[in-house]
Amino acid sequence: MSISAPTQLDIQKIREEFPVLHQQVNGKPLIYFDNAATSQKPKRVIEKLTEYYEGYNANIHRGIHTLAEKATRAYEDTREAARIFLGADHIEEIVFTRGVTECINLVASTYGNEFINKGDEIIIAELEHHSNIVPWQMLCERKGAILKVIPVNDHGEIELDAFKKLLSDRTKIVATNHASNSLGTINPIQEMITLAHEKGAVVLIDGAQSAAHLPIDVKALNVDFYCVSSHKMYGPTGVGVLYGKRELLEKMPPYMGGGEMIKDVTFEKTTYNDLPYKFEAGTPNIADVVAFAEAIAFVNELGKENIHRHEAELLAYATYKLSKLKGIRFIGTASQKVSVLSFVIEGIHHFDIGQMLDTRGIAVRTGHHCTQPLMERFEIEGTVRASFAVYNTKEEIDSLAEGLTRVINFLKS
Ligand code: 7TS
Repeated sequence: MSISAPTQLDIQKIREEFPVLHQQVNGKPLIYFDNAATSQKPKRVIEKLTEYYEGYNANIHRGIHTLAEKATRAYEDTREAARIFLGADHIEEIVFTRGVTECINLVASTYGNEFINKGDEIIIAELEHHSNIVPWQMLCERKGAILKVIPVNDHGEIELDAFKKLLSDRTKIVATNHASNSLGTINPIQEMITLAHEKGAVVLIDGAQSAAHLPIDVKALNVDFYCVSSHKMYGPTGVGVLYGKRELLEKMPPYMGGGEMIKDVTFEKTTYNDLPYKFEAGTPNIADVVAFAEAIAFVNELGKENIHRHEAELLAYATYKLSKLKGIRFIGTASQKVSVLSFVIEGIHHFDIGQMLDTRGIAVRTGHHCTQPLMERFEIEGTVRASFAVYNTKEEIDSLAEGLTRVINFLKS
């Protein structure tokens, strides 16, 4: 996957590529631990945006002038980079969206409207982000279908036996995330895909939290739909990729109607464009798609294995350091995790912790992380979540541990 990946990452050198990291927040050096919400962007991504707007901004596909051709080529180059990144066979299988939320809504609206009927069942898991719950609920409401939910155990791991019991000939779609944004759990998606296929169901995987951290090979997985957000993998906001098997995308009706997604329009009848353009109505987010290629190259050049190894070290270190804090309870203790550490501290509200850490320049996320049913499962309102990226360091984790000690002492005194 990565051609020139080094075996040992130089984290200080990597940090230099991220301008936003080099600032003071509330008089302290910024420590950015909110990477599961969105990662920071390296200079090469930011520069690509400027280069595009200063050099060849033009609308794509329709123009024959030089700028339009250059912009079109750059946009389509990103599609090819995304295809390789995901391990897809065909360029037609790569659809640009605004993010994972739009990917899931697209599938729920088009595949769902076409193929889901009354009494059909859709299975998701208890640890889904709201964007992998609500579109399916909406579909079930429209169609009279039934939403079933796989429980998680006390570690926050999907109960595979319960999943097997939920599967039946009525199961038409299984949708879950590759990794949980609230807990970090890496789900056994390969097994789940195989089991779902045995029942004839299609599988959608929400890859929002995996794309920057875990290897992805849609062909080896034999997954039907896989969704990625650029902004969680060092790329710009407003870009997502929906991978879909060509034979499925071909059978699906379009999502939005408008320019670009058509072949021919008369008032009597419209014929639709070929894949993937059938799903890309209107002027897309050209600049951000163009710059997304730089984010893909950034991840490829570092190497996913190297990124994962560094982040796993950070996670182990943070888990160890924070386990010493009085009253701390980790939420999400799965054996396989991406670099997300969620916790509550007895007697202290998570918002207060987040606010006080911010005064020390430390950015963490607090709340339900758009996973309210999961919070209910653990009988909590929310957590404090520290999520790590490749540019984070053990020294920053020391500062987090020290900050938390002070917060606990202050708020409990
Ligand atoms: N699925 C998962 C697992 C996510 O973590 C997120 C965003 C989404 C879907 C939606 O992605 P989007 O790019 O369309 O917004 N998660 C978070 C988070 O944990 N904090 O802020 C956003």
